[in-house]
Amino acid sequence: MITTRMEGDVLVVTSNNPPVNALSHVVRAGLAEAIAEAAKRDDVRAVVLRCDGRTFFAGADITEFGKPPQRPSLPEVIDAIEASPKPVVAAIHGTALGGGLEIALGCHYRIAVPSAKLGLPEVKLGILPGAGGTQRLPRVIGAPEALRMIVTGDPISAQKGLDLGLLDKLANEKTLEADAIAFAREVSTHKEHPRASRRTDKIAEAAADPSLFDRFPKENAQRFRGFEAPLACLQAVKAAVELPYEEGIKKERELIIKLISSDQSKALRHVFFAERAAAKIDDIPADTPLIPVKSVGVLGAGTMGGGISMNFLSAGIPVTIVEREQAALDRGVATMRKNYEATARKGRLTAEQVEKAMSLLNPSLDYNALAACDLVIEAVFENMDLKKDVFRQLDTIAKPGAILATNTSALNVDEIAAVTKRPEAVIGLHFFSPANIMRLLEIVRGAKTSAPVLKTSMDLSKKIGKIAVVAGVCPGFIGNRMLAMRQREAQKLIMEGAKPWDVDRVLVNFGFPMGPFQMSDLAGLDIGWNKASSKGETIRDVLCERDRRGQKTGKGYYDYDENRRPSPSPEVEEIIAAFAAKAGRPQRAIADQEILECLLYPMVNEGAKILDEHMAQRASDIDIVWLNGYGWPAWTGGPMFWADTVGLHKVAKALETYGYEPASLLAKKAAGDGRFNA
Ligand code: T1G
Repeated sequence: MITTRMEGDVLVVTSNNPPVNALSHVVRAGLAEAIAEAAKRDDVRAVVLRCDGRTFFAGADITEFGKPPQRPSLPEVIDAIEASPKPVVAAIHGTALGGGLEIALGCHYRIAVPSAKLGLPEVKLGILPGAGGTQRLPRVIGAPEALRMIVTGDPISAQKGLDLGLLDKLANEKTLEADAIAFAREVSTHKEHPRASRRTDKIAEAAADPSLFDRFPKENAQRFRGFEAPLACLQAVKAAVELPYEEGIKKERELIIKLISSDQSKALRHVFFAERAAAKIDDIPADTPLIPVKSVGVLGAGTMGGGISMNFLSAGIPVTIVEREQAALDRGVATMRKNYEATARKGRLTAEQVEKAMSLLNPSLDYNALAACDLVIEAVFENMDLKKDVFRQLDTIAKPGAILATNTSALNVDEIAAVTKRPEAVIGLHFFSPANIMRLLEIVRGAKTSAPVLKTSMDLSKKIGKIAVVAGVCPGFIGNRMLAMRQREAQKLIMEGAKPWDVDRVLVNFGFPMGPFQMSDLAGLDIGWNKASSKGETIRDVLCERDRRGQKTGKGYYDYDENRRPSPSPEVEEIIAAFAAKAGRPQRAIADQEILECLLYPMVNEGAKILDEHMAQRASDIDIVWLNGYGWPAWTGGPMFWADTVGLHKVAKALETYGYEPASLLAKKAAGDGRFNA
């Protein structure tokens, strides 16, 4: 994995550990040997450290976490590099991440291609940089920028790296190695070589402004709510400013040892691998051909149709969007432009990029305009008859080989496919609103959906920046099917005495951004409600009849002030109590833990049924759906991983207490002390 060769008087050390040059034990040992070799050899005046493949070191080997440590450790390798009597130049391409950037920080000089990215994403794994990154980076780029990089985990561009002094030089995109060797030869003439651990110039500035470490957490409180690692990252960088290097390193070590065995880090590492596993479709051959998708058609320019189109336009794929009326079409196109311009105002897009995307849009009132599209996505009103009509028409218009997709969020995809002569070309692509923002995509695999259509849909989801999960055809697929369980339980709980604001508080404290009743008030209680036919049969009916239709009427389950701040409503309490009394349902005080278990355990049980029925490929897919589509707190790993952490035996037992029959998979796992996620 590590090879060395001489280029004149420069020793070129190359790592080749595909796919991402993870710093596994063998790689570390090889690097330590190479640095020792360079030190010993008189004919070596400088060293270039580079990687083969698509990227520079992408960090420690995450699969080694939790296993017995093997020497040399990464800190030992990096200290050896920094102590090297011969200057070491890091030649960076792709991504220098985590331990990879820490290696580069141990080098005396860093050169990178302009497309490279540099980052310390450890916080996203529930840990912190544990090989000197929290102590060396502030010494090289200053504490404020180091804090941002380490606490957010977001990478920076090579240009930004150069501007901050993290990089010494940018290479030509095509000649990194040659440029690095030339640079190494140049610096080999220098008497002294900079060693990051010894620098103090940059941290002096921060020492003069200690309020930085109070300001930062306040400014980012919302973003880091619930996560343990960001605060630890801040403490480590603070140590870099306040303590000598060796003391700071001890602090870093102490913090990472605590974090790496934490439930949060185990959960976030599960999420890392779960995201990658979701892209794999177990039962289709690897050589299944992809269907070229160079143009997309979208039927319906409403909120979903517009958002869906933006994903493809932003990826440079032309979109033909079709509506029945000009006004609706104009409204849809205007909303897309408005959304793009809003993103540009936030600096996340340039005006040119907005124009480029909009220039790829072809609005039309003519169904036939879809005839040449490689993929057509239907996003019309959620009504089965309407969707069947649409698919009958698409079947006659769309070219042979085109993929016909429905954006239904719950309807039977097989029933829709059956009205066409090409059910093998039909698939569900369930986007989540707002479709141009939400990362989740449920790919609903019909009974007859062909392997190329399925594989192409998965491949396309990556191109448009989505995390896709394959779901089977069942009511509500994965996400909405489990959500229905929670909504039902929430209604049951308020009938039994829990207040809507108690239920919401318990879920928000658990980590959800919002509870079910706040969400209903935001969406509007009168969606699908009809005043004329309303007979006060449900609490929602009564609320709507009393014009409590949610935030838009200033009252729903909550009362809202002029700034839309919610407060508990005595009127709603009365309505619910009266309703429960009429239904002969005694009300009682319900403890928070019971509220939490009643809301989440039935969801987990439904998840187990989904696995029993093969409506999801693996438990971690269900976790990915809930993390990316429904605001499940990432630091718990998702519903199935969380249930594993709670203990399936405990979940199954509690479900029985609450009158639920555990799904057979759950019962089996609970009996064998098993886990959903092996
Ligand atoms: N360790 C082990 N496997 C890894 C890995 C890693 N660091 N990074 C990626 N893989 C696997 C991944 O599971 C997948 O496997 C394959 O490589 C391709 O990855 C001491 C302690 C580099 C931007 O957090 O962000 O250093 O599914 O599909 O989309 O301070 O991978 O094919 O079997 O993601 O091109 C810090 C993690 C570690 C970076 C490439 N580093 N990696 O993205 O490919 S902690 C990270 C990534 C650390 C030190 C600490 C991305 C990527 P499979 P992929 P990609």
